[in-house]
Amino acid sequence: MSYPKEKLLEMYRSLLGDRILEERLIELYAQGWVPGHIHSGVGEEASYTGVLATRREGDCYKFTHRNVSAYSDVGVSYRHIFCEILGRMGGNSEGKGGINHIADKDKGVIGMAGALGCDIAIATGVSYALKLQSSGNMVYCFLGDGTTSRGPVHEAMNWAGVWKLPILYIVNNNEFSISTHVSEGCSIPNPGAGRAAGYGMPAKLVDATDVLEVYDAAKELSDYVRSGNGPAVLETKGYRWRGHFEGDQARYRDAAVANEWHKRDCVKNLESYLKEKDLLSDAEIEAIREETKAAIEDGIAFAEKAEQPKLSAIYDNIFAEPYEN
Ligand SMILES: Cc1ncc(C[n+]2csc(CCOP(=O)(O)OP(=O)(O)O)c2C)c(N)n1
Ligand SMILES: [Mg+2]
Repeated sequence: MSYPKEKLLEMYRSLLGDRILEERLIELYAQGWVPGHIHSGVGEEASYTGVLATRREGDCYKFTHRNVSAYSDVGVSYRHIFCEILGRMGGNSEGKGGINHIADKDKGVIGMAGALGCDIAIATGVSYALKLQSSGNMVYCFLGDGTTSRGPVHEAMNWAGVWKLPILYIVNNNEFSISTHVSEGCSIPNPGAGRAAGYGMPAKLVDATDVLEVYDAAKELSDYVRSGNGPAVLETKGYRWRGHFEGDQARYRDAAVANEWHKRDCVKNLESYLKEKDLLSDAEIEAIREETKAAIEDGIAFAEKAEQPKLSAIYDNIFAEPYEN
């Protein structure tokens, strides 16, 4: 496929921005700034950047505990992201939700559930609403390889198939569900693409380290979904670079295999492609890097200065007010 230069540079900016954000999060966590856990998505950025490059105004997104940097790809500001992550006022739940619960309705980000898989039903419900509104928009619903084996995922995908809903399920297969290898949790090698036929959905399986391969497949499938044909599945096959959460030394896996995967770096892959084609110079890479770092540091500095939630607000916004006629 041939790509307009602007599209390639847009993808590069997102990819590099997400990498810098993922790396900075690891540092912040090590310094004790982040309450709770972080599940680093470093190394897996192409599996959502390539997909999100096909999005349109008005689309909706369900992300996961792993692809946190994707929020910035769909326009959630770094200030918002860091206020929520660092537990400050200024985040969507005023710091009470934390890293796993970033949401932004205006940007189409519908949030995620801590109980994995339950939110696939919610995202599928959102796609039903989009269909009823005849909006021409769709939902991008991300989930991990392990999550695909949960009951609610099966039920939601079944109904999405029956009702031909406008939703693309993106299964980020990074080979592990905490310490369980994908081969121990699923009887077929590809838990996303391999199961799609059972729901009447077309599917593609792509190399998650090649952002252009991810983009091509996502483009074809999202065009299919947008045209009213119903849902589809994209499985991105990559590898989790770090432990399940920071602090997990991942002794259950072969370090040599992990090292091999680390060499397949999605950011470097796109950089080499763009340099070969004379579309990007070292000086331009440096300029994009500095600009992105400054925006991220602004978000962190803003959050560090923001107030913490007051103890008296601890029960606020937990229950909806009773509906009155
Ligand atoms: C219903 C439920 N069971 C277990 C957990 C604990 N848990 C959190 S992340 C995770 C692993 C998920 O694996 P996968 O879907 O492959 O995503 P990955 O972490 O690899 O990105 C588990 C089991 C949970 N949050 N919810
Ligand atoms: Mg996984």
